[in-house]
Amino acid sequence: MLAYIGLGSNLNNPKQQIKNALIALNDTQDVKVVALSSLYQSPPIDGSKQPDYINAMCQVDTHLTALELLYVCQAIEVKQHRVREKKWGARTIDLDIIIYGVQVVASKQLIIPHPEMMNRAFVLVPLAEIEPDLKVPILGNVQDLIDKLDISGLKKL
Ligand code: PH2
Ligand code: MG
Ligand code: MG
Repeated sequence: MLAYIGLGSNLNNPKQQIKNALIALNDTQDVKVVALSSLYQSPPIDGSKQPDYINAMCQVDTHLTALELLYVCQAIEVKQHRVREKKWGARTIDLDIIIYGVQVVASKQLIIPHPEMMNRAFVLVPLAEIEPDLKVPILGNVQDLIDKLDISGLKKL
């Protein structure tokens, strides 16, 4: 199965945090990172006073289920000392499953496609960099979603 995982960090050397998370993902049995976007910088989406984020998108080829992949992501977050404080607070690393094949998931633990992805330039632009013709389940073409957004705050590094 091909899945897309968004990475984000705004604490403790964000670029290194993202690099470490990618290594950990790729070192996981039955998960291979097969494509990676550039890094992007943007202000926090809620406009609160915290450092800018570094974000990236990766494509993984995996035999894990969506839920198993979620647990892998959460374990990496724990390993990299993510402290869960408030929603949308600053974090060392955030790994979000954005898309999992053509599967649509709406459970208590996991919603796929990611419910906020259509509002987030730092998700859509790196996604389109990897797969410009991608058709997102339910939501449609990634480029059409980008066309509806203000992407001026997003800086490609
Ligand atoms: N993640 C959030 C909240 N705000 N802002 C940016 N720019 N990038 C993020 O990854 C981000 C955010 C919660 O997941
Ligand atoms: Mg997130
Ligand atoms: Mg998250």
